[in-house]
Amino acid sequence: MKKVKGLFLVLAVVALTACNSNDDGVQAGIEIPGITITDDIDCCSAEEALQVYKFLQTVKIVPELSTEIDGKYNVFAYTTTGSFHNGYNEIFFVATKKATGNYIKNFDITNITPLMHMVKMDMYHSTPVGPDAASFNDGYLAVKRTWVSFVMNTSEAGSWTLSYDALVLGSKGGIEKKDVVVNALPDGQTWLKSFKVDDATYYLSLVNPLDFKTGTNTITAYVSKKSAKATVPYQVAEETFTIDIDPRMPDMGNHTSPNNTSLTKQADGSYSGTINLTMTGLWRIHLTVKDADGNIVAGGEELSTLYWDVTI
Ligand SMILES: [Cu+2]
Repeated sequence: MKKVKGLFLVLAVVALTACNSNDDGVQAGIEIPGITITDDIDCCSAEEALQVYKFLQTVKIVPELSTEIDGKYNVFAYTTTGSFHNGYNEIFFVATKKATGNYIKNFDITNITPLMHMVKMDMYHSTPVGPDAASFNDGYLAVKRTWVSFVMNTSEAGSWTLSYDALVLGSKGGIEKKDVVVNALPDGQTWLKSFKVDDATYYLSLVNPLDFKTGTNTITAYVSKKSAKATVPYQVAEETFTIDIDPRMPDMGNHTSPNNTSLTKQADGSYSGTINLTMTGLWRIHLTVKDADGNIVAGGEELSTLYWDVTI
C-alpha cells in the first residue's frame, strides 16, 4: 500500500490545531502516539485511520476490558466516561497491530457476558446486553460498538465481572471475568425499569438520556427479556411492543408537554419515538407498554408507576 505519511500529518495538524492554513507542507514535531501513519491493507486509508483516532478522542479507555492477543494484537475497549453506570452503557472496541499501532477493520467481539455476584444469597445473575459488536459509522468502520445495560450498581450487595471473546485476523482471545465497577446514577435518576408479563421479566433501557436537550428529542430504548437461566446475558426481546410516553415535571405540578410520540420497534431492534422536554429540570417519563395486539401489558394508569427519571 502506498505511504501517505505526509498527507496524514497534514490532516492531523489541521484536525488537532483547527488552523485555517492551506499550507500543504509537512510540519515537523507533531507526535500522535499509538496511531497509524500509513495505509494498511487490514484496515483502512490513513484518512480513515484519522477518523478512528478522532472518534477515540471523544471516549475514554476502560483498561480492565483491554487485552492482548497472541502477542501480536491489542484490543481496546472504551466508554463515554471510561467507567460504567447503572442502566445503558455503550462500549466501543478497536483492535490494533502491536508492531505498528495500525487499526484493524475485521475483528469480532462476541459473547459479552456481564455477571453479578449477589453476596448475601450467593447467587449470580446477568443483565441486558446488545448484539455482537458492529461498526456503526461509515466514517470509521474499524470502531465496533455494542452495549450493556446494568440492572444494579456495584455495592455491598454484590459486584460485577465481564467476559468477552475476541477474534482478530484469525487469532482468538478475549477476557475472562474481569472485575468491573458499576457506579450508581446521581440521586433521583432512573434509566432502567422492568415489567412482567406472565412469568417473563422485561427490562426497559433508556439510551443516553444525558444527550437530551430542551425541546424535541429522539428518544431511544431497548426492551430486553430476562433469560430463563439468570446467568445467561439477557438479549433484546423478540416480541414487538409499543411504549407510550407521558413526560411530566413532578416538581412543577406534574405539568406535561405536547407533541410526544410513542416508541416503536425499529429494524435494528431498538425502539424510537419523540419526546418534547419543554424546559430544564427533572422529567418523569411515565410509560405504558402495549403488546403487538395493542393490549396494555405494563403501566396504563394515570401517572404510571413505570417510569424513567431524567434531569436535563
Ligand atoms: Cu444484583
